[in-house]
Amino acid sequence: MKMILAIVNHDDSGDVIGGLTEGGFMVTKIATIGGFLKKDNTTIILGVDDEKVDSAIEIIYSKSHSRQQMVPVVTEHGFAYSPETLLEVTVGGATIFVLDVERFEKM
Ligand code: 2BA
Repeated sequence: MKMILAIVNHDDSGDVIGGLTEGGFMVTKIATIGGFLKKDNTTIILGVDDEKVDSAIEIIYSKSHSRQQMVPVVTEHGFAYSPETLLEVTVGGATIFVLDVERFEKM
């Protein structure tokens, strides 16, 4: 068994979770915040059989979209907000970790 941790854009989380539950996966949603942009994102936890990992990842990617975001550059004087000092950052589709599950219990 594997545990998948998928960090997705907050705006895509409904579609991703809908796709996964339609595909027969059990999911848990956690409201999270990205350390760099300090914006809401969503972390989805799934416990899945090894042979279903690829199918879950396919659903997650198909429902996640990357976005461009402008962020102010930090200078020695603090944040600089003029247009010349805004940096374009590409966020997502999805950041996915697949971990081995040593033991799984459910009462
Ligand atoms: P954030 O940390 O808010 O990062 C948002 C986007 O900012 C990132 O998009 C990346 O394009 C950029 N970025 C992040 N850290 C940077 C840095 N030190 N220098 C320059 N640019 C940086 P994604 O890579 O698509 O990541 C989206 C979200 O996924 C992240 O939000 C974070 O919450 C999570 N994430 C990504 N990689 C991770 C990792 N290795 N470990 C834990 N969480 C991760």
